[in-house]
Amino acid sequence: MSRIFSYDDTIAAIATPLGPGGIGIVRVSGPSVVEIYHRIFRPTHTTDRQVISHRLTYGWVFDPSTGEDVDEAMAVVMKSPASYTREDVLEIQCHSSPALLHKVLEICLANGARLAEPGEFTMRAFLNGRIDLSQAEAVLDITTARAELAGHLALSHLKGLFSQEVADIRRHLVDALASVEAAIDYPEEDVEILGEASLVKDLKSRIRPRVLSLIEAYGRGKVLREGVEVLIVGRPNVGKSSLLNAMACEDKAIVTPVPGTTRDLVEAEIDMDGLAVRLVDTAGIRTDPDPVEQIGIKKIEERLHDTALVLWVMDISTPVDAEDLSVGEALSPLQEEKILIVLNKTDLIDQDPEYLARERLRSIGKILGGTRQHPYICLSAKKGVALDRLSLAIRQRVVSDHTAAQLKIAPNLRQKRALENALISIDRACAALDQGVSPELVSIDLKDAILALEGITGEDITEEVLGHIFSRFCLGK
Ligand SMILES: Nc1nc2c(ncn2[C@@H]2O[C@H](COP(=O)(O)OP(=O)(O)OP(=O)(O)O)[C@@H](O)[C@H]2O)c(=O)[nH]1
Ligand SMILES: [Mg+2]
Repeated sequence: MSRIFSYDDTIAAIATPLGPGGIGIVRVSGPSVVEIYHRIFRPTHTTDRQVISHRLTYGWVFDPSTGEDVDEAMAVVMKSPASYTREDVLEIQCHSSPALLHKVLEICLANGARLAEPGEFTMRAFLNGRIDLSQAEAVLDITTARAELAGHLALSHLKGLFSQEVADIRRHLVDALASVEAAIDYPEEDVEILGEASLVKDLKSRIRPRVLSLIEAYGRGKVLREGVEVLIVGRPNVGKSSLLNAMACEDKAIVTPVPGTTRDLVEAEIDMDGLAVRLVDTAGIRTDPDPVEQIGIKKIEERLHDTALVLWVMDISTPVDAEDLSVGEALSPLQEEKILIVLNKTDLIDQDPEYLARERLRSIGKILGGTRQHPYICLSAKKGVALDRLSLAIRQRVVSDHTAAQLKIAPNLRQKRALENALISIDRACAALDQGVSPELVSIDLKDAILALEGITGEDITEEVLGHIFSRFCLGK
């Protein structure tokens, strides 16, 4: 870690994002908080001169070097340890103009505080034992959450549900270690490692699956944290760009009646009922593409691999044609579950859309391979009909297998790596026990597994990892 944090000084930063808004907060934490409060804040009511912890006080921030009032504000002192960092904390709620907030911050810096490093408030909360490391990381995830579901995931980490599960697994490993150590300490007793067979069974059938299921939850958590990519494909002119625009509520892509309007990828980030979705509009796929269109198709093929879902758009008002079929061909490397069919332009038909939809699906049935009905949505991008059904279908496809419990305990990448290391050590310990290797070696493996888990909650975390984690924070957090 290149930065050295020292914990006996007082830090300050602007804690709210700079930009238009109602109020902005300058946060100060450390031993000089009360002194700084008296120096720079003048309560309007003289009865408020005395600091009462957790009481919001109305008054003025002023610059003691000039005596000049800077902003009308509310200030609150939270005395240690009942504060975010467990130190004395001062929060000044001012008007939110960036110039003003910087001025208030400057005054704090001129009167006994130094500028906080990114993440330093949360680092202090961690170092003072108020939160564990996975909770500290959750603070970061909440502040950067791209959509509501990601926020939920981070919140449950903050509440410590993930840490509790890890701590519980660790406790089981410590129990296992204790029985192995007993066999080392009292070899003459000939204690077979506390029922060696039952120990292996315990490791294999009770501890290992729990570690594994946490690792597997990573992928699902990642979906929520980072969002998913959904590709819109189809032959020219079926309304792909119109769909993108309608879903994004914004004219992102050019729409014209001329087939072949879109030549390149156009993206829009959408919050779909709490799920962050990156919708990608693509160039129409034709049977005999020109060189520019060929490049467009190549780009689609490159994206197919990583995309969570493909919306195959067709025009319900016209029969399936050769170009539709060439789209199907381009999608053939994809798993069937990754394709959702969208039958657009329902406003142009008089017949029952369900009847026509089945007709169209029959024509492409062979391409999708399956005998059962492929899922589809009928809608009108132009008229904005049934777009909510599409959002719901996308969301169900992408987050369908999330049970509430799994969601609460999805690790982040660092935590997943630590869990994988723990799993390797657990497997080694099991193998060693199976082979009747000396208990000393089993004990080393179990200790490695325990250490790996402790790295998650921060009980044995190296300074380097800490610096890396906290430097991802923004200032003021
Ligand atoms: N009536 C009707 N027209 C639509 C609908 N969606 C799109 N259109 C029209 O269809 C034409 C093509 O729409 P686009 O959104 O540009 O289609 P595209 O699939 O992106 O076409 P390319 O970029 O050329 O591949 C435009 O004239 C749209 O106004 C719809 O739901 N109903
Ligand atoms: Mg287009």
